[in-house]
Amino acid sequence: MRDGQAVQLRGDATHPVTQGFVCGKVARYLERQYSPERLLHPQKRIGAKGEGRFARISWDEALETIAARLNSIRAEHGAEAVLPYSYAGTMGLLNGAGMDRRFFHRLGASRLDRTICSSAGGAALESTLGARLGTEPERFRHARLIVAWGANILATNAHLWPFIVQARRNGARFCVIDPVRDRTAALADKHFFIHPGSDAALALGMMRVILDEHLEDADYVARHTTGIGELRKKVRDYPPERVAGLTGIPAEQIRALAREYATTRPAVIRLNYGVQRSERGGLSVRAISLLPALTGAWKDPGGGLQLTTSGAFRLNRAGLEMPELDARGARTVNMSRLGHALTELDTPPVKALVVYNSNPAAIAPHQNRVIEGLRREDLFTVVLEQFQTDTADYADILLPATTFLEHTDLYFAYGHYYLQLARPVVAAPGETKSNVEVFRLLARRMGFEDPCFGDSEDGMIRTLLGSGDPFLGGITLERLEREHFVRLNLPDPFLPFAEPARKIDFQAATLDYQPPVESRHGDTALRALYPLELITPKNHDSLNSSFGHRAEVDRQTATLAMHGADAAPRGIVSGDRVRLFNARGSCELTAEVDGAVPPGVVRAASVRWNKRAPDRRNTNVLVSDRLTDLGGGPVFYSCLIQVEKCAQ
Ligand SMILES: Nc1nc2c(c(=O)[nH]1)N[C@H]1C(S)=C(S)[C@@H](COP(=O)(O)OP(=O)(O)OC[C@H]3O[C@@H](n4cnc5c(=O)[nH]c(N)nc54)[C@H](O)[C@@H]3O)O[C@H]1N2
Ligand SMILES: Nc1nc2c(c(=O)[nH]1)N[C@H]1C(S)=C(S)[C@@H](COP(=O)(O)OP(=O)(O)OC[C@H]3O[C@@H](n4cnc5c(=O)[nH]c(N)nc54)[C@H](O)[C@@H]3O)O[C@H]1N2
Ligand SMILES: [Mo]
Repeated sequence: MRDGQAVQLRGDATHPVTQGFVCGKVARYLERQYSPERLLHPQKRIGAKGEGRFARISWDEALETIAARLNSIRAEHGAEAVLPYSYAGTMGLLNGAGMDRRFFHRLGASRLDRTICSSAGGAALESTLGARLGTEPERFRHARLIVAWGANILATNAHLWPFIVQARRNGARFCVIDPVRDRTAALADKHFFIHPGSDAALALGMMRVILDEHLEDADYVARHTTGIGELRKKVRDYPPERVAGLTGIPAEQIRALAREYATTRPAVIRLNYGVQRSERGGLSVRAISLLPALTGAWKDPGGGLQLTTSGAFRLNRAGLEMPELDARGARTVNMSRLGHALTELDTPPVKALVVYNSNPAAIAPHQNRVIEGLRREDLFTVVLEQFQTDTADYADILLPATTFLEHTDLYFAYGHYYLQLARPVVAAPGETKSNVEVFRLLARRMGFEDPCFGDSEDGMIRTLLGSGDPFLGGITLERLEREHFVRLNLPDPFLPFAEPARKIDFQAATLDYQPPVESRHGDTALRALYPLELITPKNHDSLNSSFGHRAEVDRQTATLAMHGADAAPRGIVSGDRVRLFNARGSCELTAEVDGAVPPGVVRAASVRWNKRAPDRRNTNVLVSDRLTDLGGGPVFYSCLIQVEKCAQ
């Protein structure tokens, strides 16, 4: 800090996971913090919806307008006509799921099913393992085999990388299973280009080889699993030769991978959420998460699997969110089908949308539908934002939000086991306010007198820590204040499934793989029109649509990687402007013909700010609002399209 300004942002060298470095996107956070584009005052819309013309108003006018509209909507249509929309702007519990939840429960607003990121994978883990737990990142250094399965570690989980480097120095092998060759895959000992959405078939094929060759851990299987008999029968349907056709990975390589996986100890799988963004995402995660149960890899420090660690943060969420304030139990709306909710939902229709920590105009599937909804003149939209996003352009009332450097919050994680407290280090600029404060003020305007709306941030943190769960034993606000980050009260090493609390059931009867409808082996009529599989994974230098205001990020997210075999017949060379389209819509990008993707697959990093594109749409215009097989998640990576060269 210098003269009240932050001048440098670094990682904490004493943190066992981050070890003093910050990822590329957060390394530039101060640019964002002090950007001239920060929203600093409440505003109301004066132009057409989406046009982005606003006039400054006072907080008093803003709150009064919102309270009056919410009250009249509630009176006319019922409180369920109000829909909150929030997700990943912050991982802070108070600003992400605190006063806001209390406010909407007390109002009786529709509840939001927050499925946009991880619900298929989460539901799959619950069904196989019974908990959202996994291998500690610090243990990866002990592994002898590391498999990155739909996990672009260098881009999305940079803090795991040093442990992998360490393991490899000690002789570990590193394999990647990914339809795209990005930075992580380029550094692998072996990269398997898998057909999108076919991971369950590969996992079942590997199980077949492991069982055929008696490479399973008979002791672990006998003591900690059920259903091995049915599994043996089921995997007969997945001989490597058949799996090769489904996945694009030659049968001999499937056999070799299965043998290496089953005979190397410790062996760990870094599964990330990439695999579960397909129509078969739930099944994929279920099948993959059974592999370490078959080989007993859970027993070894440095073995096992990590999709997430979030289940260890057994905080008193109910005390924070207070669902009991909504005694009637309002309906639930799936956030992955926002377009549907805004254009088709009835009894009651959505009349007010309150968006915070999210940019649905850019990040949600079936974008034309979403925008059709946001355009509705009779929809009252409130947006709490730091930047003038595409969603902000549709706001009736736009409220300026603080950043994580400006407000108190408690942070959980999904890639490690440390709970973290952050206090503001910078004064809130202009008239910005935290989400907690905005919902506190709104509650008062609405006349909600429940004492919970007077709770302080510290009081809410104490509530969260007071669940009584042994994982939180000894963790107090005072201790967090002193230490900033605290490892959950877990055994060391923490081997979550070495002795699982309940038996892992293979549930083989339901392990049936069908290719996604939108895939090369899916609907043939659709594929005749739209022959390319589009994948829109994360961008290195941004965080979903956050940082999308930066020109460099815009360039990175405006590129379509294609294989020469797909580019040549379309007359496309690197640098050409191309149009991507299917029945749902179209958008334009710049082609790059390189070695990143195999034939039949195209890739554009996400998520671009639509308004920076000439046609004001990004690739989510192409994505359907079908839901995953489990958990009601979006299917971002099951998307068939056609590509043509634009008139240059
Ligand atoms: N730099 C950066 N880091 C981020 C984010 C970001 O936007 N940018 N976002 C954060 C968030 S919200 C999340 S949820 C995590 C997500 O972290 P990840 O899950 O690692 O990210 P994704 O890019 O969604 O997917 C990872 C990989 O899965 C591959 N993939 C796609 N489809 C399939 C498939 O069918 N099978 C297989 N095997 N692989 C497939 C993609 O090509 C990609 O390389 O990252 C977090 N970290
Ligand atoms: N095509 C495609 N689409 C995707 C994905 C993909 O891989 N491909 N990934 C999906 C995934 S995994 C996720 S998690 C979602 C993420 O989608 P979102 O949850 O919408 O996340 P962001 O796009 O980062 O937008 C978050 C917004 O919150 C704002 N914000 C940050 N902190 C605060 C705060 O404290 N208060 C307020 N009021 N606002 C704040 C930021 O300025 C930013 O504009 O996107 C999904 N969409
Ligand atoms: Mo996410």
